[in-house]
Amino acid sequence: SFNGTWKVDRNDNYEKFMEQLGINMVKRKLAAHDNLKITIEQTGDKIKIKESSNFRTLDLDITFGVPFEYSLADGTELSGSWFSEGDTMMGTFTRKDNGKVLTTTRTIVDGELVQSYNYDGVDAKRIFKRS
Ligand code: MYR
Repeated sequence: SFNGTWKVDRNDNYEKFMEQLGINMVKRKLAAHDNLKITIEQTGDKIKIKESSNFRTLDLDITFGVPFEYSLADGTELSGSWFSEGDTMMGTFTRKDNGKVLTTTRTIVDGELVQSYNYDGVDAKRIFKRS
């Protein structure tokens, strides 16, 4: 299960991904070391997410398959949903400013939470450990 608190441990190609999103270098450097922590509490098709980082703290109440709004730390607005596919969470989000799609998945691999991202042809990952 995804339930519990996860602390980011390492990134893979995350700077390139942020660059593709149009995030400037100073913000990319800060965001690469944002100390992101995510607490996930899933009950049936409902998920409570607590996000905390150097930038902000945020609480979300989400239902699989139901669209919601989400802003990136730099203010970029997305709208989309999470879906449950077996042991994987699959998210599809659309940027409000340009209509481009950002997809993301969460899956557990060897006790780590691996979140993958794709935007405009660029893939990245952030890998979290239980804390
Ligand atoms: C959640 O489940 O944590 C909330 C919904 C996440 C939506 C998609 C996240 C995309 C994050 C991209 C990071 C951009 C780098 C600044």
